[in-house]
Amino acid sequence: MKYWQPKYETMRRSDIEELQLKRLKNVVKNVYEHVPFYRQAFGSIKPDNITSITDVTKLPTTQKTDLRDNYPFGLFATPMQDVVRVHASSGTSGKSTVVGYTARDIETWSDLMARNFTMVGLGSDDIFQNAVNYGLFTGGLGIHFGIERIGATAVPSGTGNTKHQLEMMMDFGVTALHCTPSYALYLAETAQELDIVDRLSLKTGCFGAEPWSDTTRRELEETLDINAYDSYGLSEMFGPGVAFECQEKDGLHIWDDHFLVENLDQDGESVAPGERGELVLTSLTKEAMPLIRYRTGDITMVRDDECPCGRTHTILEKVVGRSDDMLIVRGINVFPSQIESVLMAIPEVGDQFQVVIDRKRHKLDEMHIKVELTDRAFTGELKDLEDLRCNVEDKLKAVLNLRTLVELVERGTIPRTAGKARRIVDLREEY
Ligand code: DLL
Repeated sequence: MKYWQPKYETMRRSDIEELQLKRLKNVVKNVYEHVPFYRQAFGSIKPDNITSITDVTKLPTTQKTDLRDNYPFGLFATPMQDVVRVHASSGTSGKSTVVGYTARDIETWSDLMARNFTMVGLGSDDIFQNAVNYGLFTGGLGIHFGIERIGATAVPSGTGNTKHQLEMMMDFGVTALHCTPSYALYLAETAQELDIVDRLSLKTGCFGAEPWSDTTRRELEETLDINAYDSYGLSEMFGPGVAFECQEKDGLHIWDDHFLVENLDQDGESVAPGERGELVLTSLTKEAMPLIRYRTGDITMVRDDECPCGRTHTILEKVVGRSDDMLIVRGINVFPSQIESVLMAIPEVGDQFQVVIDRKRHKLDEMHIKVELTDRAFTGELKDLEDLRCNVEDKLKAVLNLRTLVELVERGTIPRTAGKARRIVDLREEY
């Protein structure tokens, strides 16, 4: 039985743009009429002023603080009777941000997830384990509904108890896995330790919710013998499902029929294709909480080349990090994902690291990086590994343009997490 058929993925660009304009007009009218925050923010601009998709730039941008200021439901465009679910993201400071969904939003979101999963070859024959937190985090139920939409068998394992997760994978013949890439590395490491990799039937991994490099992809693909795909999304735009890699694994397709994409520099000006900027999205189909020109904080590049897969939607480069995760150390910009890709390419070091930045000595920023060794490297005393340590420092210097202090530690020293990894400890405010 066929459960779900992809559509709209190979639309002509002109048809996509026509659809985008129709939907943009609807969404602008909807928020203008139903969300006092937007009516006020639009100032003198009226919905009728939107006559082309580039007119979106006439509208003001919105950001996370607008959600916090209107906590919890102030940006909802539908009455609560029509809201069938809420999710929330915790955030590191202040109130969490709450998002809402109508029944139709849940349908749209599930269809988006199904589009992504079928794109990477998944279907009703798959047994699909979702090893993320089922709760307010959108990665639980969002992915789950997509799994059911394609008729695959969902294994809603949630997080925790890594050995039990692997046992389920073996016993149930799990063929597809969704979790964060950092947790996938931990699962892979544990599977190797238990010597059970050969007993897994995994073929496909969908990983997201945090940045990860192509080197991590190779590591996961080799260790688990799978194809690994990047999944990008954010609660404010449904959750997971906003953009996903196809089988070419060269950039993510962001679904233009649901999201109007802009990539802006710090001054709010559009950057050219192929240049790094902040991704700004307008939701075109959300009912309960549409967002206009939402500044995601995510740094990426938008490409205008054609994908050999034939899909016509915009291609995004992997998100390298959030503008607020970017570290400025001695005036140099550093993304944790740059550190990750250097480390993952050195065979003797493992996949876990932690960066501590402080200002203790000389009042200058210092970046200490704790790096775990693989068993392969750890055959003697740690002090015998001085050459390796210097080599890691040199490789980091070449990419970051910054001297770091590397400390090699035994495997298992750095705490693992089933959710988003906490790689950075910034102690500078304390001095
Ligand atoms: O992380 C939604 C999600 C769940 C995406 C499961 C993929 C898989 P939030 O908790 O609201 O939602 O966090 C959204 O996480 O703005 C990015 O900074 C980051 N992020 C999400 N996916 C990726 C990715 C979910 N593939 C925030 N690469 C976003 C890099 C990502 N960063």
